[in-house]
Amino acid sequence: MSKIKIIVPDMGDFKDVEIIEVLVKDGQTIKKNDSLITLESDKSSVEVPSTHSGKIENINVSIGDKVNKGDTILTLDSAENKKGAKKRVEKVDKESKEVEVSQKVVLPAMSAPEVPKSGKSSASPKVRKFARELGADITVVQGTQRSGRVSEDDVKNFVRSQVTVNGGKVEEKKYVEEYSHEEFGEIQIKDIPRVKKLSGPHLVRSWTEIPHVTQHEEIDITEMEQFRSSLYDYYTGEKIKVTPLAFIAKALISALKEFPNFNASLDTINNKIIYKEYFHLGFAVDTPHGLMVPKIRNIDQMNIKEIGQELKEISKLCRELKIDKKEFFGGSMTISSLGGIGGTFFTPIINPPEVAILGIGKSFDKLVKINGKIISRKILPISLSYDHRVIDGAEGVRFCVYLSKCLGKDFAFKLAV
Ligand code: CAO
Repeated sequence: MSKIKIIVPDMGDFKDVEIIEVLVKDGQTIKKNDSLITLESDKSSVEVPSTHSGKIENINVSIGDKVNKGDTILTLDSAENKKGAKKRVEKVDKESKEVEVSQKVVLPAMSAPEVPKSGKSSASPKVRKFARELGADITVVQGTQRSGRVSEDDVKNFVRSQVTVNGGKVEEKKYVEEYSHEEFGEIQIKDIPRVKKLSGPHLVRSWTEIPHVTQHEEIDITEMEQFRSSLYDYYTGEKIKVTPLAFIAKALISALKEFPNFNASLDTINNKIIYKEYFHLGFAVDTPHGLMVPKIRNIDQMNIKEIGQELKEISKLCRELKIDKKEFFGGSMTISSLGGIGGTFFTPIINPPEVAILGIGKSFDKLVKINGKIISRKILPISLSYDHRVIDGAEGVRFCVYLSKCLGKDFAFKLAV
């Protein structure tokens, strides 16, 4: 066994370079080319590899130290004999000089030994901090800069690629929290409900792959609401209770007929847009098991009362877990209504392969000025999210304006037919 000192190699013109990472520990057995420390200058950072293998006897440096060529990084207990080692040191020194000469031409920032392909990345402290904040492990980020150095863009691309579609299945990378939750107090651990487990990757896929735009709009539904509350059974004289959602669904079908881009799906493999000639609306249903989105098929052929009844039936089937799986597929567009609960505007997430979703909030009274008079009107808040690859902003707004008209005073009666 012999003691070998591993020293800081030639770094060209750079002096007093800061150590930002010590990548090994006392007593650790290392191999030749394993990274020992990371040095950081103003413009670049680089990892210094070991020139020998052996067991670390003593580390001479720590984070924050400023080092120069020839400073001892650590001492190794090595099985390699000193003579051979010395020769190799000389050879390595020569090699690093050669690298220095060849890199000086291309590297204006810092000439440095080759970065070992050890899976460790070189990156500036700023980029490392950025990666930490995003929960990304910098050591697995592929650097596209010189010598594999990781840039901020590399980190962003890495985070985006965390969710990759693989044969239709979305794989989510798991992150380990820096501190466990129980370190901060009492906790309970429960299984994720089955429906949430199934819908989670679908939501992540939609949110990360579809460029969402959400258009908010206030729709004056005063006349529609008056009409809705005036409905009664012709024979029994009893009041008919129909959910506002049935009117909204009817208006949405009318809008889908006017704007076929909303009743479409993207075929990204063949670069085509598929236009559907059927009208099957999906409805987000809140169940004790989680959110489900069953479809009402051929809803364009139903009247308001039938839509209301069908909505009750499918939401009951969902809550009792009696609905067929196929009923969650093959939709035109989805309505996510929180109106029965509360809230105004929100950002509904598109349900792929659909390209748009309509979010509904709770209607409220608002004082508005019409023809110089301040009057109270019933306002319905809507939030339309659409896939910007298929639908332009102008079309998104036109769609909302059209919906407003469908639910407004001139059209409400027509919808009831
Ligand atoms: N503004 C004001 N009141 C509204 C309204 C609106 N936009 N929409 C419904 N209401 C009223 C209804 O008229 C009804 O009032 P009455 O009892 O006085 O007649 C009451 O709210 C209850 O409505 P509801 O929610 O039970 O029924 P619905 O037909 O409006 O909705 C369904 C059916 C299945 C969509 C609903 O039960 C549901 O599950 N909603 C939640 C959907 C959800 O979670 N979406 C979020 C998806 S993203 O996580």
